[in-house]
Amino acid sequence: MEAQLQELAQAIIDGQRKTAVELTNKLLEAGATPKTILEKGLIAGMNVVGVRFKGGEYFVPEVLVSARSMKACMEILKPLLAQGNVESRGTVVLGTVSGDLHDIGKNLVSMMAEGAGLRVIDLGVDVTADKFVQAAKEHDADVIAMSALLTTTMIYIPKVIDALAEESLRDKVKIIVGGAPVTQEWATSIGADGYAPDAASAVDVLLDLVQQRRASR
Ligand code: B12
Repeated sequence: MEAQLQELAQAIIDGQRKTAVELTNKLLEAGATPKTILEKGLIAGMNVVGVRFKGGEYFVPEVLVSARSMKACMEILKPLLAQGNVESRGTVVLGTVSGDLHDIGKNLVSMMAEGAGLRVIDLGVDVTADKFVQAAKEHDADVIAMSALLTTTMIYIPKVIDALAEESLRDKVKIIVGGAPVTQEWATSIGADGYAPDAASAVDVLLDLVQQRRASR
């Protein structure tokens, strides 16, 4: 079974969706738990993809095919994981902010975060402050993640932070921001808790923020 789990991780790394799905089904038939398949197959594979992306060895298209292969396997595992009550590593409410329709980068962050075992509530694009606030409450979010690709829409991010403060949620939830025009400096200046320049680093920061949030509760 160990060998098949490694094969599954490799299929994710290589972005071979069909093989990955077949292996997931075979592993389930052989009695592997959904949790083991998730951790030792899918997450293990996506970890390698993340390292290669950060190292400049993989580019967006490679990451996308790997992430899509992972998603196809997750569709099989999701209902089983829900039955087994496997705890997610944290909850992230994610969206591209109001006025902005760019979602390729956000979707990458979403897929990589799911690949790392986080529960992602993806609100899509053109997301208003109200929607972020409502989703944070409804899902007891650990982190709110906001994407902006336009200089004209990144300035909406502080408005969401203000709206969270008005609802007395600012101390209860961590905030991470990203997107091409966003920088670490700017993120710090608006009082965000985290920033990442790409989807793979975003996962590291997200996991760190979840831990910080849970430690402070
Ligand atoms: C594709 C694209 C579009 C597509 C979007 C399709 C889609 N479904 O997303 C379409 C054609 C719809 C589009 C429209 C427009 N676009 Co456009 N678009 C782009 C383009 C070419 C690529 C963006 C992209 O997907 N990059 C690839 C992804 C993987 O990278 P990324 O988004 O940066 O994401 C990475 C990181 O930033 C980070 N990240 C992203 N989000 C988050 C979130 C968090 C929390 C974290 C931690 C990290 C993170 O991780 C990601 C993965 O590593 C860029 C140019 C460019 N090179 O960036 C212009 C660009 C962003 N667009 C631009 C413009 C001006 C527009 C329009 C206004 C054009 C127009 N006149 O109509 C409209 C606006 C529409 C709107 N209201 O949003 C400008 C923005 C200029 C500016 N400084 O504001 C750019 C820079 C092009 C340019 N050079 O002029 N666009």
